[in-house]
Amino acid sequence: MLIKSPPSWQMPEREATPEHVFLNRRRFLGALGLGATSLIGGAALAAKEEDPTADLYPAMRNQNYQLDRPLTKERDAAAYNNFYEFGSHKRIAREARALKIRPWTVSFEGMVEKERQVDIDTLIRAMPLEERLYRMRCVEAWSMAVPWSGFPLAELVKYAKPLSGAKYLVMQTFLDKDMASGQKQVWYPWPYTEGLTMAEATNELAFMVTGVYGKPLAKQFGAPLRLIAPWKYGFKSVKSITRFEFTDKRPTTFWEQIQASEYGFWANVNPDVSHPRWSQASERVLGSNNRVPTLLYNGYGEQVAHMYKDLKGEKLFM
Ligand SMILES: Nc1nc2c(c(=O)[nH]1)N[C@H]1C(S)=C(S)[C@@H](COP(=O)(O)O)O[C@H]1N2
Ligand SMILES: [Mo]
Repeated sequence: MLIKSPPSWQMPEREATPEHVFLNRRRFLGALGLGATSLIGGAALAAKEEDPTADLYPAMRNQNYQLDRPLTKERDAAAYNNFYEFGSHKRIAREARALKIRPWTVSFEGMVEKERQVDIDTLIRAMPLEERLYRMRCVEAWSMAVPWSGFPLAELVKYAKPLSGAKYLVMQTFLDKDMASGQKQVWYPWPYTEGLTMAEATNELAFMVTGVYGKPLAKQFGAPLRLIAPWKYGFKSVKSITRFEFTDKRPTTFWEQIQASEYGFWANVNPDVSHPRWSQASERVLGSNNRVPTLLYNGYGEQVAHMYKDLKGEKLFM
C-alpha cells in the first residue's frame, strides 16, 4: 500500500496535534466571537433535531460499570475526536456535520441464517437501551471517561442469528466520498473496517453505542451506531456502522492494512507493551494536563483476560 503521508495519529500526540494549530484555531474562533463550545453545541443540537429516537434518552444507567476517575466534560470529549472520514485532525465536529444519519440502513451478511437489512430506528427500538460509564483509551495515549448509551453487542449478535461456524464479526463504516471528503484520500483502505472474535463480540463489555451524555450520539462520535470495546485501543471502536458480516476468516482491519506492525487485529490495552514509536505506560486525560498510569486491558481484565489465556503466538497487545 502506498502511503503518501503518514496518518497523523501514528505520531505521538504532541506531534499529532501541534500546539500552534490549536492556538491559531482558538484565535480564529475568538475573532468570530465564537467559542469552540458554541460550535459543538450546534452540532449536538443538529443531531438531536434529526433523530427520531431522541425520546429514548437518557437511558437508565447500569450501575455495574463504575469509573475510577471523574467523567470527562462533554465539551472536551465532543471537541477532540478521530474520524478520518472527515479529516485527519481532532477538531472534527464541524466537518462531521456533513454526515447524513437518516435514512440509515444496517445489513447483516455472511454466515447468518438469512441475510437482511434493517432500518436503524427499527433496530434501536428492538434493543434494550442502557447507559454505561466506560473509560476509553486511544493508542495515541490520551483517554476519556464517558457515559455511553446503547445496548450489548451480544444482543445484536442474537438478533442477527449467526450460523454456528461463524468465528468473527466484521463491522464496517459507510462508504460515500461525496459526503465524507476524507474518503477521497485514496491511500486509505476505505471503508473503515474492524472486527472482533465471536467471544469478544459477545463479551458483556462489548457495547453498541447510539447515544452519549444522555442524548443521541452527536455526529463526530460516530452516529448513529458505533462500537465501544473499552479494553482495546480506541481505533477498534468503529464509528457509523452500516454493515455487519459474520465470517470464519479473520478480517484485515483498516489500520492493520495501513501499518500492521503498529496496529494489529487484537490491540488490547497494555501499559507494558510500547507502541514502536512511543510508550503506552501512561495517558493524558482529556480536558486536563494530568497523566495517569495506563491499566492492563484498560482496567477491564476481570471481564476479558480469560478470552486470551490460551492464545499462543498472537500479538495480543499491538
Ligand atoms: N469510522 C471510523 N471509526 C473510528 C475512527 C475513524 O477515523 N473512523 N477513529 C477511531 C479512533 S483512532 C478512535 S481513538 C475513536 C475515537 O472515538 P471518539 O472520537 O468518540 O473519541 O474512534 C475510532 N473509530
Ligand atoms: Mo485512536
